[in-house]
Amino acid sequence: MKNSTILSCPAALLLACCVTRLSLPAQTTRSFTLRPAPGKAVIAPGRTVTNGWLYNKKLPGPLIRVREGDRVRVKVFNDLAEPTTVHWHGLPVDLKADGVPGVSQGLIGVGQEYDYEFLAKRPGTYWYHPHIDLQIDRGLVGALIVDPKNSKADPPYDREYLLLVDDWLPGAPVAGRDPVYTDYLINGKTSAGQTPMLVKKGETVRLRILNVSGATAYAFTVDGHTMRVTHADGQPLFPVTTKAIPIGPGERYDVYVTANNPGKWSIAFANLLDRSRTLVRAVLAYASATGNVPPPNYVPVALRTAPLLTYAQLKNKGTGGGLFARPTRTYDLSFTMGGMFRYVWMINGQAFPNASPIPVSYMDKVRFRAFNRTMMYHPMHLHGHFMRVHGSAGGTTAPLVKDTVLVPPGSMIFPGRLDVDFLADNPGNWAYHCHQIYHMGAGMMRLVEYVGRDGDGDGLADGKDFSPASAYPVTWTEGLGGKFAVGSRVRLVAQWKPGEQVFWFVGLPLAQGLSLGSLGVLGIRPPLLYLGRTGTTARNVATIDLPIPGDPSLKGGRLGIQALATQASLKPGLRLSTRSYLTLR
Ligand SMILES: [Cu+2]
Repeated sequence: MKNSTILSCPAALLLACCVTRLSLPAQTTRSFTLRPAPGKAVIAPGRTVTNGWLYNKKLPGPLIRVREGDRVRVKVFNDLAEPTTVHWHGLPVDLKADGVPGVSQGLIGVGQEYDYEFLAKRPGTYWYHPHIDLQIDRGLVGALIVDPKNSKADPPYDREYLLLVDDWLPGAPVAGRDPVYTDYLINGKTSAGQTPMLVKKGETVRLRILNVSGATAYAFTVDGHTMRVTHADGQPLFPVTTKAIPIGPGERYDVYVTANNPGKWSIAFANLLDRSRTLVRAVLAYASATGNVPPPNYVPVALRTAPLLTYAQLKNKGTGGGLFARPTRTYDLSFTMGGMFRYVWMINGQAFPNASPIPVSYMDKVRFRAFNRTMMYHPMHLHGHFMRVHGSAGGTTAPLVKDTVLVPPGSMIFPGRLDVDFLADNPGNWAYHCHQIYHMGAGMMRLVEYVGRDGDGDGLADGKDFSPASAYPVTWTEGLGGKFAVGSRVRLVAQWKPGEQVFWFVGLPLAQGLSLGSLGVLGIRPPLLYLGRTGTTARNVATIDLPIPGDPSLKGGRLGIQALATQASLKPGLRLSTRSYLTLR
């Protein structure tokens, strides 16, 4: 094995692709400012919390409300004591506005400002939050509503209330274990702090329910009433009626309630896994009603006993697209935990950032088949795309469309199952992760990475390109986790298919892969460092001693590492692996 041979960079590989942009008709631009900073919040009469990090001193942050087709500009001033970013949850924006550090942007440093700009393409109920560490669990959450251009697009209503449901920690969030919450909030207040939501008899009330919690999945009900569910994750449904709805972190439901039962009623939320106790409640109060509001600990019968709404009841009403008869890529994703004493949550045995990207090609018809081998619900969120849910009332033609799906719990032998399809129509690198943020922080995340259209050079962008079975599988078994100092040495252990020769390259990651025709797609900027060649070994395992360049400008970034291998079974016999990353400090 040869170490650290410097390879000259082929100039052609450095050319960036040109992208033609269509000019858009004149549109309204709406500007907002967000200023995340430490702050205090009154969560109930006489109860002030001082451990909050808030947008614009508000808990939750200010409502950002725009119209479909608007161009939205948000200036973010980071007044926190640590870096941050903002992600626009559910709204498919261009990659550069997606807010995932190290993937779509750098960090917004302490005292720095950053401009987000995106098009409000799809009407609906969305939200915004940081996409770094556990900052969501400090109170950095807010609603983002896109009203439809056609005001008659949604069923008519007389009044509207937003309910942002949150779980609250007494101190700072701690990574590596499940959090213990002391309070549950609706719109930043405990049950004791709720201002009744007023209605008049005969009115139709639209409630937009957003679960902005760090880790809690709830069931909720509007006591004394039936809910008509009109939107899931902002996307329109053929309305269905129900008494109780499950909602995981990141999910949203719009429900309409007909005010036909005067009184003061609890809009009650329980833990999805324990519906015997109300964690927090708002109050729906008829203007004519006298008497007391329901006590905070009151548990409506429907909360305890009503059948929960299921995805199987829901049918999309918009233009979400159907399920694919023949997906061009199918990925089986197995969710597991790291064992009794390790708080590690994995997808196919890998914990992010020590995890391979999931490659897709532009306009691929992608299927994700989730196998949940854990006893927890996992709200799986895909950035930049809408997922079409299998097994919904919409069948194959009008399936339920969501950006966050709650995958049910299971066991090793009987995994919880949920399949989704999505069209790869938004090029970039996109996070796919559990929205229980402690799971995400402990590895339950992958990048969905767009690669070239035709990986094997057979003239077709089809399922053979980069499918896990045919892509050159180089598995890093040791060494990619953690962060590495510039100028240090890293010991990597890799394993690959038998009988091959492998060449290793290290360099800066490219946002879009460069297609090298029959070789595949190179995901790194040609090579900062060529690592060398490894011949076939008995076990096809190599230990690689990699010197990280002592270049201070690399600090905080990532190095891509990728393999080029001979593979006798494939013509013309060479293939690039998908890339992995080293995180630098
Ligand atoms: Cu999870």
